[in-house]
Amino acid sequence: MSDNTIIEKFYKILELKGYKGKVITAKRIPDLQIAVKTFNDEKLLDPAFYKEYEKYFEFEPKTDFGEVKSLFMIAMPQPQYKIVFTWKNKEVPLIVPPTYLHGGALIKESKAFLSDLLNPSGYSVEFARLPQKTLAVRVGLAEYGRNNITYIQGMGSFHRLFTFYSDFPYEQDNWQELRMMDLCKECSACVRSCPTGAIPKDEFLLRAERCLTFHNEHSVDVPFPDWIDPSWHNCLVGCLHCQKVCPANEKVINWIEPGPSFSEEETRLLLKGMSVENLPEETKNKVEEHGLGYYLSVYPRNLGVILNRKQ
Ligand code: B12
Ligand code: SF4
Ligand code: SF4
Repeated sequence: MSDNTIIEKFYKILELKGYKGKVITAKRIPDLQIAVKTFNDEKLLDPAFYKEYEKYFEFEPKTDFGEVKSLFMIAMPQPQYKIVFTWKNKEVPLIVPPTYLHGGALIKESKAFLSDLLNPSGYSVEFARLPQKTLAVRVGLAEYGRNNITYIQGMGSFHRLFTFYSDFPYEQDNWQELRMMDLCKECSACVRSCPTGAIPKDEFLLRAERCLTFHNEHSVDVPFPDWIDPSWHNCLVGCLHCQKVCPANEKVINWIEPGPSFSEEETRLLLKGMSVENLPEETKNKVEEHGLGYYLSVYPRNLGVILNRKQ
């Protein structure tokens, strides 16, 4: 298959799946590194936050296939999930925002169709750890919202971004200015809805260390700081305040898929922080089927604070 046919087929597959994406030259990876590093050098990122996340990125990846020549980026629509817990004989529904569940399965699915496309011509892919939002905006796939989240036509902010390194040769470069949605120029709904003041009024860069998500993704041994009011919590993990009020999400905001329901006994076990292997078979199956295992460690604290609030 010629290289052009591979590209055409890539876009065709994305269209059939309802995804969007871009092929990008790997020569832009250093620009991504500079983007994150510059903010740190200029002391615009909280040091504790930067220390935790800088290790996440791989700007000089060691891959099995050798030199990285291109990047395959994929954006897929993602729903919210509703999970029902039972507490004091009452059902307590809680939302898990888009992009938290089924990540592993979706990476596998994307890697499989990219491998089917590329392997016969001798090319490979590997999952990339790059700053996805910056990349998506730089290649014109997405625009930033004032809330620092990316938006894609037809998907709003309810999408998941994945990138794969590849040895597929690709030179084209359609690098664009960082762009915020036009809609944001006359709007500040997200700034007003954010309970923690994480979205600045006069600058763009999120105060990540103020974001509820930063705090509720930590495991149970890290307590919430005192300045976080329990009434601010609105999801099992993450936070939806700034996406809920956004007019660019009007068409997706009610997209909620059903998740599992847990009995009072099961809720109690999850609150205790029991690991997946130690859960009763039925509960374990529910947790695994719905991809909840990855965030099991945050339930005792996050769920605890919400359920105690409801007492
Ligand atoms: C670290 C991280 C966090 C941190 C810090 C967030 C942040 N803003 O960096 C915390 C824990 C707080 C977090 C929270 C959330 N995250 Co997060 N997070 C990441 C992670 C791992 C890295 C992000 C990153 O690169 N940060 C570094 C900063 C410097 O990058 P940046 O935010 O893009 O900053 C650029 C802009 O500020 C721009 N810029 C600077 N000045 C200006 C001025 C203008 C005018 C413009 C237009 C741009 C601009 O330059 C910067 C550098 O390029 C990615 C996964 C990944 N591999 O990318 C997921 C990711 C970004 N997160 C994601 C999600 C879903 C969330 C949450 C919505 C989760 C939730 N609550 O439900 C919240 C959103 C909070 C928010 N309002 O931004 C998704 C984003 C999907 C989307 N539609 O945007 C990602 C891609 C994960 C995924 N695979 O789906 N996250
Ligand atoms: S709420 Fe308004 S300002 Fe915030 S991201 Fe959405 S459109 Fe932009
Ligand atoms: S996710 Fe929540 S805490 Fe973080 S910026 Fe948005 S509204 Fe604020």
